[in-house]
Amino acid sequence: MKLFGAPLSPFVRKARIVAAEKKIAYDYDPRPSPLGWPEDFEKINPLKRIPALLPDSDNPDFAINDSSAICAYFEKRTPSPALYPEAATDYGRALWIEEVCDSDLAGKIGLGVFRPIFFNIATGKPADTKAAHAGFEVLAEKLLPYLQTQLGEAEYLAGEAFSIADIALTSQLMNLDLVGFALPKDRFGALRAHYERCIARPSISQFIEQDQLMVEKMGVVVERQID
Ligand SMILES: N[C@@H](CCC(=O)N[C@@H](CS)C(=O)NCC(=O)O)C(=O)O
Repeated sequence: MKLFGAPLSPFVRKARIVAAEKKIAYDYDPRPSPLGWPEDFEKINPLKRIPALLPDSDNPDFAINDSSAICAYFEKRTPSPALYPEAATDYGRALWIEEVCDSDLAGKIGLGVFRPIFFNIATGKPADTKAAHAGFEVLAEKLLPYLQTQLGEAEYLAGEAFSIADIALTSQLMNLDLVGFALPKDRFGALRAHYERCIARPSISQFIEQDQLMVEKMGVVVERQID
């Protein structure tokens, strides 16, 4: 099995966290990235997006090219520990939260906050912190309050146990963190506590360390914007 995609992509990270929870081994090719695509990558994913997974490394004709599809495939392949709730309502809710995080949240963090800082620095330009703060305020206006309401006083987003919903949210928030934006405790205390609970899991904390090392290695120095 071979997984493709740059480690700082929240979608790649989501698939890697699910694999780590389930102790699924895979070969990893971190090269494909929106900052540069290997020549032959389009043969694997005609949509030119990451992550991409070849369930059989020797068969490039069968690829699964979407994080949600990859995570659902992992769940069927290795059912334990279950990362999708059993009860229908919790299951539906987990898929919905995953979708909100993969679509609206990913777009608003990726384009609005992460790219103005990270892509700018990585491509030799100064960080656009003004744009990133404006992007953060867009998030803070409706989407983060919505997610916080969905969490309520619960420990996890969908049912009693840690699930794909928690992984989808955490993978995205890790990119906010990487560019210096923590969720402010006064406005998003419950969501921040949920984030801290999730990143304490070994399946996730290993990526926090690897991501930070990678950012340092790239020479990207990020100043804390919100703590
Ligand atoms: N729905 C897809 C989204 C994947 C996606 O958009 N990945 C980004 C990287 S974070 C990408 O490949 N973007 C291509 C580009 O910007 O050219 C999934 O869940 O895998």
